[in-house]
Amino acid sequence: MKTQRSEELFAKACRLLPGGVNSPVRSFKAVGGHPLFIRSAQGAILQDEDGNTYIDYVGSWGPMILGHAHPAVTAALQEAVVQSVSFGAPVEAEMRLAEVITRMVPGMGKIRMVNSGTEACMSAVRLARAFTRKSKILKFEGCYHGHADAFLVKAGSGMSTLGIPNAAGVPPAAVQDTIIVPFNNLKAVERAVDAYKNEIAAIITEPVAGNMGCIAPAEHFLAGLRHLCDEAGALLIFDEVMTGFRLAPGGAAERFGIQPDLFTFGKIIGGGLPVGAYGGRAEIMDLVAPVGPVYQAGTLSGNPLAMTAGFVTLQVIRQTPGFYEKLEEQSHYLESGLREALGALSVPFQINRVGSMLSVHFTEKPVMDFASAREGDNVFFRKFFHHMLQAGIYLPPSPYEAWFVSALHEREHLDRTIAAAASFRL
Ligand code: KE4
Repeated sequence: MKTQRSEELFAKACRLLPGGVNSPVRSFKAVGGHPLFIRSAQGAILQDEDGNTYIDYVGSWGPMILGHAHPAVTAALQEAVVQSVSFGAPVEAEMRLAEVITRMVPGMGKIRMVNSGTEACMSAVRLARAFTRKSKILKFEGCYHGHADAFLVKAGSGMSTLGIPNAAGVPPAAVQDTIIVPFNNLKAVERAVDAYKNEIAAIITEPVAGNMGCIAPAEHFLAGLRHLCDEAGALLIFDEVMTGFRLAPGGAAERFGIQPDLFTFGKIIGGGLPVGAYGGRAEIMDLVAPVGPVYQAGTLSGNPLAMTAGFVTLQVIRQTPGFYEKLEEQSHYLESGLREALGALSVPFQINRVGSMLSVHFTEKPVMDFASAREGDNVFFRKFFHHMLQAGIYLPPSPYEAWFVSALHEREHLDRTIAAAASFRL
């Protein structure tokens, strides 16, 4: 596979951008080699700058659930862009997107648009701290809520500990109020709630983890969090930046039947343009400026293009009969085919899947949390990744990311993916 143009562009990019990228995971640092520069995409297919084509399982890390360049989204953007792209004033498109989100997601009284999932999660935590008048937050090891200081923590010693910084530039003071416990470990949460009884403002979680590969909540885990939050007078925040509108119209909250107090969103609600949002009960959201004392703002929040792309994306989802059933069917087909293909390799592997997000882990043990995800054979994953890439299958370049199936991944794409996995040799 010729990748000369990508290599030239990457060399130039490395002189201008740290690591040649604007987001670390794109750098291929976790898998070796150099990233491919993408020229265009259509449906489930990417084309790189050297003309190679790939079946895309990154989907811009989640937003492209309709497939790339969906005609309805493209047409709506073309119509919007000629009317100027930003005013810094209210536009109807913001209200249209807010309306459709509050209609699709249970318990969404009000919502505030921002420009990234990071901003959404950062703001939701600030709001929870204001609403409860408490400072501590509890997050799970391996869950990612963007790069705000309070989230860049890793577990210290012991099972329920106050976080210690896991990125340079994050002062201990920024994480002293962040409790970090293992995902899917309700006992650890109970211990933390007991230890910090009335100090916890919120428990924030990815209801289905997607940043340590895909990890489903253990049975009763989410219900347990709901109960513990009620007991502790803390808010339950579902970070549905990845799962929102992917796992069901009402996201993981609908799929698992658990009602959080606050949601965060991103990705799909922008249809591929920069977006984030946080929302929940009106009594909580009305603490947000300019109504209440919780300050949060953004020059391009609610910008007409992202609102338009997000609105049309959600409308296509809502108006496509059997949209989620087809995603489930295709994703199940892919999982089954991969199980058969990798089974023939006689190497230990796990495939975790919830709806149209899945991950492959080369390890004996079930992957239920960050510690078990880290036991995966990453050298093997690296070889598998490059084998698949050479076969025209574009997987997330990290063992700790989820693959995404879109509405335009058809049987021919899935069969090519399965065949490529079956042809993998050590
Ligand atoms: P952004 O700030 O990247 O828009 O969203 C942060 C975020 C928050 N919550 C969850 C559950 C997320 O998955 C993310 C971002 N996801 C990563 C990939 N897993 C984005 C890819 C990247 O960092 O380049």
